[in-house]
Amino acid sequence: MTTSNASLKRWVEDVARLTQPDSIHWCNGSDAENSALIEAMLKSGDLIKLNQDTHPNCYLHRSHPSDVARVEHLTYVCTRNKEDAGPNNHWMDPIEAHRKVDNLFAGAMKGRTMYVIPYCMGPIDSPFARCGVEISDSPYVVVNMRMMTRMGDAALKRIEREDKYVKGLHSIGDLNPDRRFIMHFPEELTIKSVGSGYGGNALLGKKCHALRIASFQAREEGWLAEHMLLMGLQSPEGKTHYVAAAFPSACGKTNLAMLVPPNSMPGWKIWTLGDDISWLHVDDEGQLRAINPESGYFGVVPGTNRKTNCNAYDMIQRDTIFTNVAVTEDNQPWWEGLETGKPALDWQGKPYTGNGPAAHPNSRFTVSAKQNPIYSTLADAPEGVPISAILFGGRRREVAPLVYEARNWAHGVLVGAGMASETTAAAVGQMGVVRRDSMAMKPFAGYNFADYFGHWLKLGSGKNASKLPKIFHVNWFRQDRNGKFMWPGFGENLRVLKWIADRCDGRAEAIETPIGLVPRKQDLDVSGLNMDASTLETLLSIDPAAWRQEIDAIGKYLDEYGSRVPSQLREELKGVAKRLEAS
Ligand code: GTP
Ligand code: SPV
Ligand code: MN
Repeated sequence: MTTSNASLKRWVEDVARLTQPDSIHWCNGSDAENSALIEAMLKSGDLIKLNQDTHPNCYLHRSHPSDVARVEHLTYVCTRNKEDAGPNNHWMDPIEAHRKVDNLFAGAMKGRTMYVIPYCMGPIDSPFARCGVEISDSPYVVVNMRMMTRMGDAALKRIEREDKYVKGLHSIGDLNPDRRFIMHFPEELTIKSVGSGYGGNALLGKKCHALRIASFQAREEGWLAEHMLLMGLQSPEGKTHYVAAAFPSACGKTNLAMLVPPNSMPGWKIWTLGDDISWLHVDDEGQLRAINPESGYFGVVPGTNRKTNCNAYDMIQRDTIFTNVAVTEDNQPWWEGLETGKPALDWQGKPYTGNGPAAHPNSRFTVSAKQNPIYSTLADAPEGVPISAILFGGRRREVAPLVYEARNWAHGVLVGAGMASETTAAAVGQMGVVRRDSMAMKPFAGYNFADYFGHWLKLGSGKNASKLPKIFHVNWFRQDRNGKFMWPGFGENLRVLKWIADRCDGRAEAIETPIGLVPRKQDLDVSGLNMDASTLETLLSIDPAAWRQEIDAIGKYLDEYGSRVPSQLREELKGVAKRLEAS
């Protein structure tokens, strides 16, 4: 197989000349192709068969122990001008970056098969979808991309027709972290990733294309590419609000997107559209709408069980690829937070000794969205769904209340820009350190954050954007003095979503505070939670001294971006500071 598209054909030939694979395989996305790849990986040891009686068509991949998460320190945005990448990104001159990685790609595929993977991000017939082609020497990448994107023949047809696509080149190289780079060339719609097989570094449709390259493109074209889940929230009366929520990596997107309503809230229904990425645009009526560019989930395994996330738990019992989980004596997948079984081998395949976690804290499942019992029928709608509310949220043991509402769009942009969260195992580095993570996009914005904030403000001030969603901030992760979570989280988060939906409908009360609108105690239904009044009070209270410090820190953070920061954002910040002084 090959292609009728001359530029694609030429690029594939150029890459083959550089990387020197033994053979070239054009992926069509068929079942037969997938089965053959899995068979080959079982033979090579890339995949291990899990217990097929309990977990039909489930496989385990053990990655190299030095290759288990995203590597932000090795991830670059290579724009011609350094300032366009901004202080939020590592930058390298594009000429130097190409030279550096092309050296590593030279001969990298010798003895291997080179896979050409055409894919579409978003419903195949959507004008808001965008295509790409990933060239990779990893069959693990192919089988993952098949679940995570619309991969194969249909995508190739669209690519040949449009003649515009993102070029992604990937090789696992020798997996030496010294020779690992994730390079983005947004001005050339090009990605080059070498030396890692881990999802976020190697499945180029996901973070590299759908966030870093797409956010850059979105700014030029007037839309948004965001690290947001996308869900429908249906009330017992049958009215559905669509909500998009940006939380940093491993901070609860998958869980919120698949929420199971608690028994105390009969009649509520949740529909998942996406669990990680949303592409948003303002339609002709001035309504913000969103599509999910992905078609599968690459989700955090630890903590997933019947009680926390029954939908996710059910869907990963079959047709799932597990990466870096432990296994039981009878070869079932096992991880921390699972209520049954015990680990025999840890994530590296060594006998488990009881020291530390048996599954890697960033172990992941890959599964098709079709297996989600609450997958929305509108996930394939070309025009996307109308957004009623945007949520920003972080993992903050203190300061940030359970929920508050921004005063208006511009204030909401400040709330997103000022977000902070504790770091997690999703990226290599220290865990639990509070850092600014604007709109949960710190690792993913493909251009200067100052310009990004300006783009958000502009999108909301356009005369066409007449039906903008309300913006909220949530925090499920407040801790008490003993380090215990004060809010039960998971299904119970619906209680907060209900208040948000009621605010959108103009039905719920709130009190003004210097940082925004907060529910009164009686506005939040906590019946049956066994929560004492003082805990609820703490969850909903604003500590002016702590917030003065917070606002100070946000000011200093914005200063790092210098004069490119929109003055409107600084005005919003001054507004909060002034209200805090007066309180
Ligand atoms: P990425 O895939 O990395 O972008 O992560 P994500 O935002 O989808 O995070 P996910 O939903 O997978 O949650 C990450 C971890 O947080 C898991 O271990 C969850 O069990 C835990 N978690 C999710 N929601 C809650 C919550 O409401 N409360 C508490 N305490 N923990 C939660
Ligand atoms: C994240 O880290 O935010 C993820 C996992 O969603 S990865 O795709 O690896 O980036
Ligand atoms: Mn993510």
